[in-house]
Amino acid sequence: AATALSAVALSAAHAEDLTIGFSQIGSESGWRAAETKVSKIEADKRGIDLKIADAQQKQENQIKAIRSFIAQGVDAIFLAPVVATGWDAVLAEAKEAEIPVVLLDRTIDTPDESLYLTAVTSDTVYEGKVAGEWLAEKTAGKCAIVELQGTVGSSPAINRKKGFDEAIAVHAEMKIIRTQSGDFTRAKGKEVMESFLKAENGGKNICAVYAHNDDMMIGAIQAIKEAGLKPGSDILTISIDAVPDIFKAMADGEANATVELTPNMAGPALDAIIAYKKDGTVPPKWIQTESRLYLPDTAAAEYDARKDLY
Ligand code: GZL
Repeated sequence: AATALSAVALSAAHAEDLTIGFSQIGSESGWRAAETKVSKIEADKRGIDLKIADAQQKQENQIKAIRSFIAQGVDAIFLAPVVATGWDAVLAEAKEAEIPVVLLDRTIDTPDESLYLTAVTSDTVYEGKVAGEWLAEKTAGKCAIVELQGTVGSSPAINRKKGFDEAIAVHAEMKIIRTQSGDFTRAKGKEVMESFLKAENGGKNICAVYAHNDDMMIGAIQAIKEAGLKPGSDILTISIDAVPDIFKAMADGEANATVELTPNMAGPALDAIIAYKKDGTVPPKWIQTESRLYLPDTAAAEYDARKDLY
């Protein structure tokens, strides 16, 4: 019993000692802000000192933050990579310093997978597929779609487009007639949607909007209403993140569907790092979080369930 007790005490003490540097992208969306909030909660639960650096969506600021964490000699680094490329050099410096790196909610393109211990993300290709399949069913395979893409070069934008394109490819009369990045923000999403509406006969040619996140969709909904059309009926909406405001829009009949993305990527990441540091347990390369479709029938309840977290 004594040995077991000391092991438990050791592991608890060990978690207490851990300091982790988190290079966070910014606060570009409601989901991102919630992910940051949840990261702090999850770290506090485990007695871990989590130092969060906000990069204002700039890769150079993330690289600077990683170098600073290496200089501080943190026990591990969390990275939510704003784009998928350009990380090999700085992650090689972390590897050289023997500091394990965990990717949160986005992935990187690299020939050297040893540059990170594990990635905690949803399946963003699947999210795009779910969105495309829902729209195909809703419109019986006939729809002129405008697409608001996420941040150019980010893994969720690349993957959510890939999954959606594959899902609609089997329907000859489902076409993306306009596509542009709204950088995952409400403001840009509204601005791009305004240009789509102007270019498409005031929106009369548009059957649906597919937005890679709910925040861009919230902006698009405002633009559609200002153009005198009804979002959710004149123009259908499908987006991803499952943030409270999209559930509010669904409950008000102004949005049709969203695909869940949990903001709790840090919990599984912290558990993986504790196990790795404590007993050398090597986690799988990908720790996948669940994604599922939500429709208006449960919107009011889902809004209540989430509102305090955002
Ligand atoms: C996806 C995540 C995206 C969210 C956006 O995993 O990286 O970043 O969908 C956020 O809301 O900007």
